[in-house]
Amino acid sequence: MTANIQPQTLNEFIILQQTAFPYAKGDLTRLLNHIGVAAKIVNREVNAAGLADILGKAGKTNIQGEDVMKLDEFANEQFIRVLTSSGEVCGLASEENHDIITFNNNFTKEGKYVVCIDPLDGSSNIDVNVSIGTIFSIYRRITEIGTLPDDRDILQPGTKQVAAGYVIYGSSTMLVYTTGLGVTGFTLDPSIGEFCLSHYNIVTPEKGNLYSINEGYYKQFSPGVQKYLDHCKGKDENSGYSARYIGSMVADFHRNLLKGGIYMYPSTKKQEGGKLRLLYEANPIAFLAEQAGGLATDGKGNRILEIIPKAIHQRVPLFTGSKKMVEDVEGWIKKYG
Ligand code: AHM
Ligand code: MG
Repeated sequence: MTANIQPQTLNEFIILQQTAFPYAKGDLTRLLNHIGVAAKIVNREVNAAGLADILGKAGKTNIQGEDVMKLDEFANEQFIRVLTSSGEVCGLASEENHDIITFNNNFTKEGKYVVCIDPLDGSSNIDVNVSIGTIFSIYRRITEIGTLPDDRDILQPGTKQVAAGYVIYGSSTMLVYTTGLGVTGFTLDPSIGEFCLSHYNIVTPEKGNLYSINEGYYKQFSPGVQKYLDHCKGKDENSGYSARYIGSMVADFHRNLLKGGIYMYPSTKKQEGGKLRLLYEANPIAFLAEQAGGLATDGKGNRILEIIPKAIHQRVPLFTGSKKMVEDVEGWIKKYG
């Protein structure tokens, strides 16, 4: 009789990976596990969002007379709470907070890591039951252990990330992450409440058939981006790529990662520098893209991961996905601007 093979959980997988580094002390392992715990709490709330009419809408009081928090604020609070209590993290930068958050107690000051996070990305999709995500990025602190962290810890280039990933709250919930040893995906099994290994060593196709961009802004894009989009549509009725745009970067990126494609959020006439934030949106996605064999640039030949951040909420144009497609759009921008 053969024994039943249990699915490998996120915890088991991270511990196994840690044993590849004989001197690792397990801090990063614990930190990643804590992120998984916060993700499960947020997932529970995201799943209940469709019941808002019954349970009470955000910004109002529910039937028990309690204030109902907006989902993105709730997610932010959960991640901060879990990471504060983890002891591995001394500070955090979040899309939801203007300044860096420093965890001011003796326990957290010993934390070796800082985290940059977008607790709930895809804000326009939160209330309408469309996939949304959490994006995170982990750095080793620069300031001395035992002191309070500051902006220097947060303003590090993406090449310094020790881990990054996202959680996608979709038709199923997945956590996808990298520590620089390839990209691995876990799917939440609600029956046991665990993220189980489902996508080992994700490698994105070198070239794909999907392009993802908000084409409603076509007239606001530079001539090079416009020419590339014309090219994506093909020369005749027998050619062209497929357009896919959800408006939640995590979901758009995730689909293209698995199937092959390009995700773009360029500068527009109204928003020079684009919309996406370097620290907690572009950098973690870029780390994952490169680890899966893809690329991530600003469209002008600059690798996202090498950009030196100057401000916590700095924006950056982003072109990421299958290597050949990113190289292709770069060529059009170089030629036409
Ligand atoms: P958010 O952080 O306010 O949610 O904005 C980021 C999101 C991305 O997930 C998504 O790809 C993009 O904004 C969509 O923007 P737009 O509506 O301009 O296409
Ligand atoms: Mg966001």
